[in-house]
Amino acid sequence: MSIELYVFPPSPRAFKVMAVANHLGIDWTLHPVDLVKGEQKSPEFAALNPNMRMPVLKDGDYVLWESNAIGQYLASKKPGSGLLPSDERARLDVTRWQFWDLAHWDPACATFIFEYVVKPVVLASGEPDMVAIARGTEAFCRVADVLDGHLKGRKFVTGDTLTLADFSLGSAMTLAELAHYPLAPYGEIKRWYSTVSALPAWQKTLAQCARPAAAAAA
Ligand SMILES: N[C@@H](CCC(=O)N[C@@H](CS)C(=O)NCC(=O)O)C(=O)O
Repeated sequence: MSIELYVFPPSPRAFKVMAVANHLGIDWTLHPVDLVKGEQKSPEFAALNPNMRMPVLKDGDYVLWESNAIGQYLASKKPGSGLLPSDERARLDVTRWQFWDLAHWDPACATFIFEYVVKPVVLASGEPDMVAIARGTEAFCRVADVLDGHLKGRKFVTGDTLTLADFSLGSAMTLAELAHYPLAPYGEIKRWYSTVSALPAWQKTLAQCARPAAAAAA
């Protein structure tokens, strides 16, 4: 039986789990959850995730929510892929950046996604709030300074090899251009993302999410 992914493809958190599954060559089925129509609030979906948020993975009777946990579950199906190393310190380096994603990077990107994409494009509910953008720019630069500095001398987030950390942090970059992230000073982030976005699975997932391939060049 194939793994089922309940996702709203325009979201970077959906992209994250779809791209990991695609990269690993895992057979999976898409169950669209239209957040604009409020499908995440249906009793059927709330029974899968009481948070009423996607993404959710279902593998037979097993249900898992939280995008980074889903990535780990998928990687555990293909231990030879190296996406989640078995060596303890190497694995903790990956999970450390996944925690950092949820605590710092994802919220910093989310401000720009909300103001420049969700509000004007998805909800058609008005123009970006420039006070929120100014505050968001300060928060974004604080975390982007950390990631950019860390990437110096590293091909991928944790070193020479691709891991879940690249999928976790790279997924928000799929909206970098559309959401106007203030990336101009961050050459290392741009260099790293151009490598990650060139992965065949990345390009395939961009197409599945109806995202322009040009987003790769953010
Ligand atoms: N930390 C969660 C965040 C999930 C999340 O916030 N999903 C949003 C969309 S990106 C959602 O489903 N929102 C629905 C709502 O707020 O009603 C994860 O990474 O899976």
